Amino acid sequence: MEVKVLGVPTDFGANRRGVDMGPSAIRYANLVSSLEDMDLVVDDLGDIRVPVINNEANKEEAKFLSQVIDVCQELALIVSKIAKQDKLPVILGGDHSITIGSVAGMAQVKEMGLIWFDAHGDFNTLKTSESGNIHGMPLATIVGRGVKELVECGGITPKVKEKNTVIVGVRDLDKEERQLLKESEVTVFTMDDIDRLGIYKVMSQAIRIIGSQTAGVHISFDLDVLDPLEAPGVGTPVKGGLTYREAHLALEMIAEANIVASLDLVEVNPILDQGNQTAELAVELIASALGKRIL
Ligand code: DIR
Ligand code: MN
Ligand code: MN
Ligand code: MN
Repeated sequence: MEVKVLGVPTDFGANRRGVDMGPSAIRYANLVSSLEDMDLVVDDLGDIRVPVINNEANKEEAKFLSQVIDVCQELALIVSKIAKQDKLPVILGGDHSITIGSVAGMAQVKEMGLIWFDAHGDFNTLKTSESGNIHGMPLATIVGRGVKELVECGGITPKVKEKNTVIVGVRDLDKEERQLLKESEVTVFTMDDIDRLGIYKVMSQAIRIIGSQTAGVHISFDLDVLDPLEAPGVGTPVKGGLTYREAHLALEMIAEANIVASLDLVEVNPILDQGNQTAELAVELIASALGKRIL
């Protein structure tokens, strides 16, 4: 399997500066050599170009809407080219708004399923959002809800069907976002479900639900799904998250099921990190998702 690494150094979907440095931090944690040690062929394409912002966000619309759309269009174009060559894109964020572009690119090539690891639902629309930050909206956008220009970004609408979408690890939803998510066809495994069933059963069900009815699955991994004790370098930490071992097992099971078509890791914020701990964890988790085994 040949892996194409692509960095997307953005932070305009988030309310904290610093996630734009995520791709550097993850590369500094030896991403490429770690994957090469697993006998994968790795090609790092570098970062995509991102506009510099020095003005305040527009108050009436989703914050930095036009910049997010520009970056996601560009990202979708590159990701679709990688997918057409049958290579596996590994996309490094950046804030979670970039996943709109990642998934748009994949959806141009095949019918996709989506597993969304996150402390948050990212299921806000502009109407339900309390922050106006687009990183709280990408999942809703991908399944076709919210601001028209964003929903149509990258050409395919919806990019993934709700019934082919699973959230894992959620524990912080805004009031109206919760209602929207409950009424949707998205399958949601909360932290409470993980406590009751265990991560093994939850992931078995998640993989069964989407693995069989799609041509490939995009894994979108927001590092804040982990407990802040494991992953302190994120913009919006929420306590009570996945343990180190739960996160690894979840991704090992995904690798074993052989369903991964594309992968992104987002919301690493080196400014808030302890050392480079969160980026180092991101590298380990990417390795697990791509098939690294102990024995
Ligand atoms: C919040 C936070 N629900 C919002 N979302 C975050 O701004 O819409 N997503 N942090 O990762
Ligand atoms: Mn997120
Ligand atoms: Mn999150
Ligand atoms: Mn393990």
